[in-house]
Amino acid sequence: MFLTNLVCLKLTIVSIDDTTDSDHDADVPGLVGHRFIYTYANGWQYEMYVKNATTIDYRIHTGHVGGRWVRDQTVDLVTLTPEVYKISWTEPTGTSVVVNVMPALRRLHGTIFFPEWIRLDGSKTVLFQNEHLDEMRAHCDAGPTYPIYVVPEFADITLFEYVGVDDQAIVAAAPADLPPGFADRRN
Ligand code: FER
Repeated sequence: MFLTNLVCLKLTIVSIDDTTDSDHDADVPGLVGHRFIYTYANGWQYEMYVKNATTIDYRIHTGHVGGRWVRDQTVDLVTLTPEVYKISWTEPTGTSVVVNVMPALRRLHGTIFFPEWIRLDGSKTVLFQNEHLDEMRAHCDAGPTYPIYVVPEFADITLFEYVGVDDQAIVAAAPADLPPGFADRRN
């Protein structure tokens, strides 16, 4: 009886452990250290660098807030199933974003949740956000926040490359200051 209980206890612990975050995140290295450039079906072009398992840098090449760029945004990154990743975060502006990335299919789906003040005037967020964090938080607090402007779109990944982890040189210039054709490189 004691032995049976011991075996049972061991099985239970193994099965609980199977559902821990570290287990689901086993494939996260598949995205960490990668840069990808993608164009949403509405024409908006974005670039994301997954700096490490909890941090992204990004540039917005075209779209409602084209020209905006951000470093060291904390995100939640999980592997949903092999080669399918989900990245979720909230910006100091109040914008929330969820991006499902499928590198093997060269596709992703992103949903952006803009507060009303950014729908009315996106240009206020078109800058290097890291140098304007308090200003962005103040705009966020001032609102108006509602109604939330939801933008759900599929995108084609036009460039996907491994550039290494925690590299400050990957996203280090404004979209406008990149060499001509930078965002149109394909692989
Ligand atoms: C994305 C969609 C939206 C993305 C970033 C945002 C880096 C950020 C939006 C914003 O803060 O204006 O795919 O990827």
